[in-house]
Amino acid sequence: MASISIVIPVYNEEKAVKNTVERAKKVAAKLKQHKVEVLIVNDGSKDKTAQILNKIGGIKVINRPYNCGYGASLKVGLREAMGDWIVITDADGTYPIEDIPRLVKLVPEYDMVVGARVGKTVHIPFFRRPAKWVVGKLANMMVKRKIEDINSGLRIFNKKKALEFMKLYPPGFSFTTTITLAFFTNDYTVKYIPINYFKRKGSSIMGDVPSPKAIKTFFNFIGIIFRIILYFRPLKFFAWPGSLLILAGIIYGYYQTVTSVAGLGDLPVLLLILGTLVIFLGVIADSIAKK
Ligand SMILES: Nc1nc2c(ncn2[C@@H]2O[C@H](COP(=O)(O)OP(=O)(O)OP(=O)(O)O)[C@@H](O)[C@H]2O)c(=O)[nH]1
Ligand SMILES: [Mg+2]
Repeated sequence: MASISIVIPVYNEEKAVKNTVERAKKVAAKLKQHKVEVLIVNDGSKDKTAQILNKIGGIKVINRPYNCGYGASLKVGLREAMGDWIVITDADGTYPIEDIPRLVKLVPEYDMVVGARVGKTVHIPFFRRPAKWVVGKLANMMVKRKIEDINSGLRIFNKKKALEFMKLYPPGFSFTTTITLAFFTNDYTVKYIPINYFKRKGSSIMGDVPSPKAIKTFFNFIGIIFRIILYFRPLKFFAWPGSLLILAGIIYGYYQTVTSVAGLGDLPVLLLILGTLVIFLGVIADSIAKK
């Protein structure tokens, strides 16, 4: 028997929150062989979310006095959760909450089980797909594993392991990207299972057209990928550009000595020195990371 906390961050979800919480409670009741709590983090919602939550029994609600963000709320949830295993999902009716037992079944065999939004019904706004593709490809390249859905909001993970990376989690939507990469780069086991993903209830802050918030989130994701790799696999981060600079220096140097009367010239030497420095930077970062 495991203890599980279903943590749901909520911000202005008056249209969907009641339904979400009722469904989560049903799922919790179904997981009879486990000890399960439903923990809602209401992050300073300005609509009727708080009043709605107030009327629902059998759940734990943390009301934050003002809005701090999705990741910040999940961090609060992680600290307050009683469970050894944390399930997270959204409050907007997009994730198939009834699939949670499918995730639960695969722990403790895996350290994290994630619902990959690749099922038959997947509603991902059109403009987000290229961004998702770029982020996905970059992340796969960096961790050398196929990450089926880097920022899925439906997952279960081991709390103790997730707490190790507490300082890395950003306050906003990049929380899920960060925890995915942190688990992969630290060789914790991750399993993906296919799930559906539905159109949200209530209006979206991201919008169905590229909003400034959506664009900011995209660049945040890219930044996070580089940061996590720099943090956990620094040699990989520096070795590639360093080697390329050295290679360019050698090739260009050879070309110059063979073809130019002036001989080697400055640029190839500069490239060689720069490449060596970049690699050394990686070696130093690597030894710091291993401490
Ligand atoms: N605690 C907290 N939760 C938030 C915040 N912003 C969004 N959420 C919740 O986090 C979940 C995911 O947020 P969404 O707004 O649905 O983000 P998204 O799924 O990327 O985009 P859309 O569904 O298209 O709006 C939902 O349950 C939201 O209520 C926030 O600032 N704080
Ligand atoms: Mg959503």
